[in-house]
Amino acid sequence: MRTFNARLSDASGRRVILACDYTGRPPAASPVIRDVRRLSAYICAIKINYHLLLPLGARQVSSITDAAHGLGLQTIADIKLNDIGNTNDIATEILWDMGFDAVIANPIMGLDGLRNLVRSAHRRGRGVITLCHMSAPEARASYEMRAHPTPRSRSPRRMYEIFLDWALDSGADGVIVGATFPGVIRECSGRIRKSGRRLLIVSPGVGAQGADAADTIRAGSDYVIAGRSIIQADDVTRAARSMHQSISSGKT
Ligand code: NUP
Repeated sequence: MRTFNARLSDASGRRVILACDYTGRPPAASPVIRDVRRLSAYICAIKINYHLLLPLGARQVSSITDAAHGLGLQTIADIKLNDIGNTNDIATEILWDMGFDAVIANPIMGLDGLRNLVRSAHRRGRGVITLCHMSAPEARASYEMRAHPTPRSRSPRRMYEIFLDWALDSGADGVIVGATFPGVIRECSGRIRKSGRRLLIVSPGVGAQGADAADTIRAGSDYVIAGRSIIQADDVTRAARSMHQSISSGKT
C-alpha cells in the first residue's frame, strides 16, 4: 500500500481538507456524502471529528469514508489520540477498519508512544498527524510554554519546538500548526526544510477562526483544514471553490 502522504499528494493542487463538523439536526451519513460529492473537485481530503464520530457509529462513518475513497479523497480521524500504547493500538485498529487513512494524535503521550503509534500506522499504510501548535488563541499559553525535553537538557524549549522535533524523530506524516499563528508556521516550515525530512504542515484556523487560506499556504503550510466557513455557507460549493481558487491563484 502506498503511504498516506503519497495518496494525499495525488490530489495535486488541491490543498483544502474539509472538516465535516456538522451540528444542529441529528447528523446522518447521506447529507455528508452529498456535500463531499459536491465539493470533491476542490478538496483533497475530509476530516471527521467527534461531531460525527460520536453520534453516527461505525457503519455510517464507514459509508462516508467509502464514498470519499470513491472520489479519490483521503480520510482523517480527528480524535487527537493520546493514551497508553495498548489503547492507542485498539483505537487505531478500529479507525483503520472504519476506512480512515490517518489519525490526528496528541504528542503529549511522549516520544516512545508516538514512535510506536507511527510504526504501527505505517505498517498498515496509514498516517499520523501530530499536534504541534493548535489554532485557538489560548493555545499560546500551553504550546509556547517552556519545558525541558529531557531531564538532562540544559535549556528549556517551547512545547511546539519539542513537538516538532518529536514529529520529525518519530517519522510522523504531518503536524498541525494553527493558521492563526503564521509566524509559527514560517518557523516550523524553515526547520522542517533544514532537517531534510518530509513532514507536512496541516493548518486549521482558516475562515471561521479568522485566518486566510492563501496566506496560510504562503506562510509555509501544505494543507489547510476548513469546516464552518464551507459547510455552514449558504452555497457550500461556492465557498469551497473560492477557497481552492484563492490558494491556487495565490490571491487573498
Ligand atoms: O488546532 C486545531 N484547531 C482546530 O480547529 C486542531 C484541530 N484539529 N482543529 C479542528 O479543525 C477543529 O476541531 C475543527 O474540527 C476544525 C476547524 O474547523 P473550523 O474552525 O474551520 O470550523
